Amino acid sequence: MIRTELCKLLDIEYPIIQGGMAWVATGELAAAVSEAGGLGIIGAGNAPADVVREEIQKVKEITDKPFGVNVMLLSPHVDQVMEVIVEEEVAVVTTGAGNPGKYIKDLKAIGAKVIPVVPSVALAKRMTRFDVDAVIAEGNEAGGHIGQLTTMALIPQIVDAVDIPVIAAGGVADGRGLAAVLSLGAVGAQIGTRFVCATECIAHDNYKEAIIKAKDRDAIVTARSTGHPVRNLKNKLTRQIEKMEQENISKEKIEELGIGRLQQAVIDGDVDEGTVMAGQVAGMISKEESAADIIADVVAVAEDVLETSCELIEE
Ligand code: TUI
Repeated sequence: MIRTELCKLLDIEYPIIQGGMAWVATGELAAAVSEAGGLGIIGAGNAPADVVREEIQKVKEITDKPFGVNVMLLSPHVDQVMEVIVEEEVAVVTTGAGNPGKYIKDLKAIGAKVIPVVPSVALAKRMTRFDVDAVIAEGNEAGGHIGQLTTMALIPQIVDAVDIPVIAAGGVADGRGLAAVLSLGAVGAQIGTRFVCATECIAHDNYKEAIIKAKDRDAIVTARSTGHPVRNLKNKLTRQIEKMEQENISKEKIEELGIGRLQQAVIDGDVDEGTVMAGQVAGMISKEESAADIIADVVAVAEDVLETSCELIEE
């Protein structure tokens, strides 16, 4: 049985948490992942607080197991979303795109575990000045808004720099990846892109198919010139953004072009002109399957790799 410190910390069976992806990670997906023994997470993204509350209540109707909410700290609704999380006594809160410092006292008062996502050693260290329970160290292989370092380089450096548990994100989609990040000193992995292709995920079939069809080099980084690079699948929109960047069009114009594009892809299924956020692992995802099957496969392969990877050849 693959159990780590993370299982104890979050009261889950397997050291796997599901990425809190905006629009994609609804109550249905979070409940399925938690019910299967991982930690399901609702992605609050830019959603208003009442929508987040509905998703939380959906999960509670399906499962009694712990689950989390990911709060995107740049959301205009962040204060109200945090209030809902406190009222609903959510067990785990992960945060992205900023510093959750000012919310930590209230979250701790309800016993929530607080786990910020960080892309660098400096930010990981800054988070430890607050009462956070762990950090998710996210490498540049991940989908969506990303930092600079790869998971391979980032995890051991953050593990060495902080004395709280480190969860790895970015580039993990199967048991080999989970075994690899455990070897780097992480206590578990966050998996995003593979769960987009879970049966229980509400993403449009076109979005899932785009990931399933993607090859190794299709998840590219655009909008570097804006200072907020995004990893997404190549399409008509990414070509338009690249052209604008070559022509030195202002970052405001480029950012304006991106507004509403994630919803356009995830909900409307427009994978040509919408933003299809996905990690580099898109190239290794070959089918839609249930969240329980994904977790069972990740766990079985990781156990096998960890048992057999040290069998050295006798010469
Ligand atoms: O948050 C992410 N990735 C995301 S959020 C997102 S939501 C969205 N985006 C565009 C359109 C619609 C919805 C999509 N992808 N990853 C976690 C992450 N956090 N990466 C980097 C950071 C981060 C950055 C700065 C964490 C902390 C931080 O601190 C800054 C400070 O000043 O403390």
